[in-house]
Amino acid sequence: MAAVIISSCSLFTYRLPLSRELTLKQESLIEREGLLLRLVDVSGHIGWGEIAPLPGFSSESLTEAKAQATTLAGSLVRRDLPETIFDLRRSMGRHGGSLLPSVRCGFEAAALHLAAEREQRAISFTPNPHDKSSVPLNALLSGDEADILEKATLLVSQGYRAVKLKVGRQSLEADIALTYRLHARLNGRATLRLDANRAWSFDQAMEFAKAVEILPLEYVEEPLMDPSGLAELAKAWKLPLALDESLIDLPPEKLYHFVGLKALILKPMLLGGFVAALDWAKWGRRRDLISMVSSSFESSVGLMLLGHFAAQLSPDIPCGLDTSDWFVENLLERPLPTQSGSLQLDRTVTLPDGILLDKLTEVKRG
Ligand code: OSB
Ligand code: MG
Repeated sequence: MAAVIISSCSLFTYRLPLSRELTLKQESLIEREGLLLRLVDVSGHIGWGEIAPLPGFSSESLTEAKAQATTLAGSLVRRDLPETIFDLRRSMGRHGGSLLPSVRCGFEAAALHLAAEREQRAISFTPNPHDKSSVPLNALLSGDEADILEKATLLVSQGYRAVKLKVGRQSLEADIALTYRLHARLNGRATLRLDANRAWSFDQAMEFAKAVEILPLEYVEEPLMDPSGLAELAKAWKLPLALDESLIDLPPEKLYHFVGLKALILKPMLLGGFVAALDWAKWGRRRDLISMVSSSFESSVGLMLLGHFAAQLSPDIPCGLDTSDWFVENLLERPLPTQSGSLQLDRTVTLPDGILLDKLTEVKRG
């Protein structure tokens, strides 16, 4: 295969209204802003990637990402590009040189997508991708208690196999009561995952755990305000633990495996791309951990890329990509459909020509 020579590299901003306020740590969003990166090679093949730092979670701001992506875009023209995940690892180094996590994520996707377009095949994120055309979703529940229970009933009847409930935003008593009610409502038809987003002290986490330990929870994400207590908590309580925020800024070799750790939540936008997420998955596989691919509230373009990544990395694990209904407008003519609780990938052998360009504003350089 001849080298991929880039003839143009463009950046676009998007700003998409959300259907309801999205509360993230200290931030509250009513719209999602981000960037799309478009690479075009000398034969006219196109590759797209998304760069969308998430306020409250990403270490970098959109302004910082945009500045770096603009410089990067300028340096890629007439350059030879990596074509596989191996090439990406080799050419950019394990930790992405000096690229910001979101910028690396968008660049990796665009390079891999371009290579796929050149060869007229589906984008490939892993060395030996599974040939799955759908991937199960973990339903993300939100709203008040009545909404949550009602939605849970509906989702289970639609075929969702896993649901996720956010805890730590109300009193422990209220969370405990809701967890019991939701468990009863699911009635064994879907697994229950919880996410505390670092809301609790050690004692609060222990109190919560004692109250719900008889329930078959699949795992609890990020219980502790102070993550340095996670290993001790995992030993002391009887719940399976999942790490999400704690993987950001931490290379796999810095995390030791501890008793009670069950799952890794992988968000390429926050971890610094797909190579970094794969490193975590590999680390987890050797320790029998679940790797769950999860979104950072990307647009439908980023979500489509993540859908393929999830289907190739862990096709049978319900993934955290049930975030599209937060958007009232989006960037694809035909976003990925959901059927029976699974994201359907079959219509998207290539990322369509169907990107709604009128929703994008080109970033002018210079
Ligand atoms: O709390 O896991 C989170 C998205 C962005 C930032 C943080 C989180 C999330 C999600 C994504 O919950 C959906 C999911 O994992 O089910
Ligand atoms: Mg989480």
